[in-house]
Amino acid sequence: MNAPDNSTQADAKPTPSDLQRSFLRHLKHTIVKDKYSATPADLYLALAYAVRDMLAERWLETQQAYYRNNAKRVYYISMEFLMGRTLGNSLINLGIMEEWEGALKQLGIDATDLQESEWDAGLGNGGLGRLAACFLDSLATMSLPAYGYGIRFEYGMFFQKIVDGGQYETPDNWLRYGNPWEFGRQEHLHKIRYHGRVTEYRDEEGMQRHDWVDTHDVMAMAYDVPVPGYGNETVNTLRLWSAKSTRDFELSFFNQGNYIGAVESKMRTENISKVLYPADHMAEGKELRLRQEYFLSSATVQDIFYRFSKKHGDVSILPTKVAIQLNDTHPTLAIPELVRILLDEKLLAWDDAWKISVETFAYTNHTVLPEALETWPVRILENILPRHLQIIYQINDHFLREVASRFPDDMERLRRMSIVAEEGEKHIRMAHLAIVGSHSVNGVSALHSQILKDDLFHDFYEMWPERFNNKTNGITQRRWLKHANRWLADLVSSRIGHGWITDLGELARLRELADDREFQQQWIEVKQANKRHLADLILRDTGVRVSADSLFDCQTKRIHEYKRQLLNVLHVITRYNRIKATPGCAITPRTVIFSGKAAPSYFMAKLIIQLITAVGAVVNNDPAIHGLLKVVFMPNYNVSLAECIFPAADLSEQISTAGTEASGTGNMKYALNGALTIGTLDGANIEIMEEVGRDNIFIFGLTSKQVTHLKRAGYHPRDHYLSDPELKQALDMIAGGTFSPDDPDRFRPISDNLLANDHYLLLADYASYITSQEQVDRLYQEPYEWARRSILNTAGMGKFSSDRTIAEYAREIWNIQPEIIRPTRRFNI
Ligand code: B1H
Ligand code: IMP
Repeated sequence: MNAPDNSTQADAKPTPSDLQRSFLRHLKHTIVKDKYSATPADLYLALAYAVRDMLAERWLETQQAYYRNNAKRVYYISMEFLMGRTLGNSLINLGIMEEWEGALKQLGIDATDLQESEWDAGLGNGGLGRLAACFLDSLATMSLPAYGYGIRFEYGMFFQKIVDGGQYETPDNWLRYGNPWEFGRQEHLHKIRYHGRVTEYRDEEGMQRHDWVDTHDVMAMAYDVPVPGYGNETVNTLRLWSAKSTRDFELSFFNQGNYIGAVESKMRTENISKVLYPADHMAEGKELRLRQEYFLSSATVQDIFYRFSKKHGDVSILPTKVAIQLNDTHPTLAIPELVRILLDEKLLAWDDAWKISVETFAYTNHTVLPEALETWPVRILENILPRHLQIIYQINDHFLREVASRFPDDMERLRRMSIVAEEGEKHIRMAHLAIVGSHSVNGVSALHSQILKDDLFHDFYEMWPERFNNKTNGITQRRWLKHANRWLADLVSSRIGHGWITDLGELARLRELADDREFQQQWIEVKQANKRHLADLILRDTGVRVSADSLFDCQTKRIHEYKRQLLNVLHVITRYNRIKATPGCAITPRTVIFSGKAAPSYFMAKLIIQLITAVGAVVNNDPAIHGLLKVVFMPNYNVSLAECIFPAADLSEQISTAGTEASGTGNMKYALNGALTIGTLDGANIEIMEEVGRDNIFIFGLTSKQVTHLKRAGYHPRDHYLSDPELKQALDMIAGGTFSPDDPDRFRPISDNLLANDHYLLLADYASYITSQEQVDRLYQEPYEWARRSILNTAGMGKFSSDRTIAEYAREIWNIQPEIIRPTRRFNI
């Protein structure tokens, strides 16, 4: 098959009429609509197909080059990929945004409007899933031979509505209107086995061998999504697995004559990839979740073997050709799955199989919260994955022997480190399995990685100090500045050029301009324009009218007690009381913006949403406030809404209890867009402070060491309540029904909990938070000084590009090299 020789046009940009022709052809031939019948969604699809065409040749060429050059690949396995919208990102990475806008404009179509028709791909809960998406963008942009592997959930993160002030969930049926960015690969099927039993036999050499038989099987079918790099020819693959029942399964059940029963069983099998678990930071322990984790792990490991085996026969070189990164413990079953294949199918000896496995895997931890650390009851594993349980026991056996020889006569240490928790019902500790089975264990910020070594995994650190390392998170500036904040991106480029798009360190050159009054003025005008745009959205989505002249104070992230949205609410109530107490006071006008989802089963998080909207209802409608304070909760926080909020923020709230937020990445997105941070010395906030300078960030509260000491010494929240009249007033209002006159006790669980327990030390940090907020107010009175510091924040964000993070992973963990894809002759479009 020969492609026509268009080589003279290889680098020529398509003309407007080329683009229009392609667009109209798809509208007519793919969508089968005309100008009379096309809906905005049809026009979006026609453009998406036309843009997709532009990716096809690069995609094929990239994949061929990886084979041709026998590149070492990295596989990023993640339960979550929070991709958001694809069209705008593809236009940017292909470098043809302006061309398409111009071509469509001539047809009377606004390209920005079309992009709004795209539904977010919300296959993730929050930071962990979005990090995986940023990493894919950086991997492709840096020409690295990489694949993302995940699950094609039919229902992504639920859609949040606010009804009577509280969260109401509806299903996210994101595939309903088709997904132009995915390619189903009927031929890429792997059998995933569950249940059954293990039989033993001796091979020719007398070695004991195992067979796993009488299993219940499900098929994993691949759907491929292209991942284009920015400004290069690379197009990598995100492969998502979807569950299909096996044909054997269908035949055997249908032949029993129970038609309805057979269809029901088929549906039950296909349920595996039906829905994303929405409880971020909460290991649910549901059997279906375990099935999902094994489904992802097994399909991916089989696929890795299939690709490796196309070129190689000798599995002992696997670690020189394959690196596998586990995004948290969710895909940890990939370790015993790889070992199982090496032992039972490739017939290796234990020591060889184990060595290959450890050299191949690396594990990233994303949280130290105990409720998020996964453990699985042995009873469940024994039923669902009997062979894997045997292997895990064998891993533990070898491991504990090693511990005992390193630390003789230390039973307590063996108990602490064991992969099997023996207290109460026996459980498998997935983090221990991941550490023992990997050559690298990393945290996601300097502080978090230190806590892993000092506390959570201290025993393991003593055993294998060389395994532990840090990879501070990052974000892709292509999506989070160039795409989300076009006006600011253009202003920046007009002064320092475009280099920052692939080398974020270039932003440091803005420091010279921080004192330039004209530049400050332009900077302020961009922020104002973004704020006006957000104000329109706020009016549309909440019905509340806010002023773009007020300080936009934003806290947008999952609702969780450790993130302390309640501390923010305590400040809001205090501020309200101060304004009421001093009529005509000159306090800085503020709009406090909240957004984020609560896990559907998380009672306290849902009550916090109710409190926020209830405080908003009181404050926003109190004429004595004269509009000096507004509180809004924007429903359904997702990637696309985030792209509207970050550019419009003046103040970024990053106020988790020190030692609880592993890194945070929203903090980086706000600062990149020129917001000043008010935050604790937690996660990546510490490194943000180091980069932007202590004077350009509002730091308050206890340090993580002080938190540990305070907890150890005994913490008494009520002392703070009794000694601080403003805090007492705020808590009394929550407890007494000021914000719930129809049901005065509604918010009692919140105040009771803070007074009795206050696990996350809100009351301990309250006074220092309020003082810090007063400093914010004072600085905002000086617009140019605020602008100067805002510029210095953007200028200091170079370190937080995910390009930097990925370069570190590639060099220090994966040992992979870029594979530059040359431009080839092109069909054009
Ligand atoms: C993070 C999670 C998480 N850490 C369990 N852990 C989940 C845990 O569905 N589950 O069971 C889902 C998600 N998510 C976040 O990862 C951290 O809290 C952030 O601080 C960090 O920035 C982000 C990326 O590293
Ligand atoms: P996969 O990585 O095996 O899923 O294949 C993805 C794409 O890589 C295929 O569609 C081909 O374009 C290309 N490809 C697969 N096998 C080979 C090979 O042996 N040589 C060159 N290219 C290949």
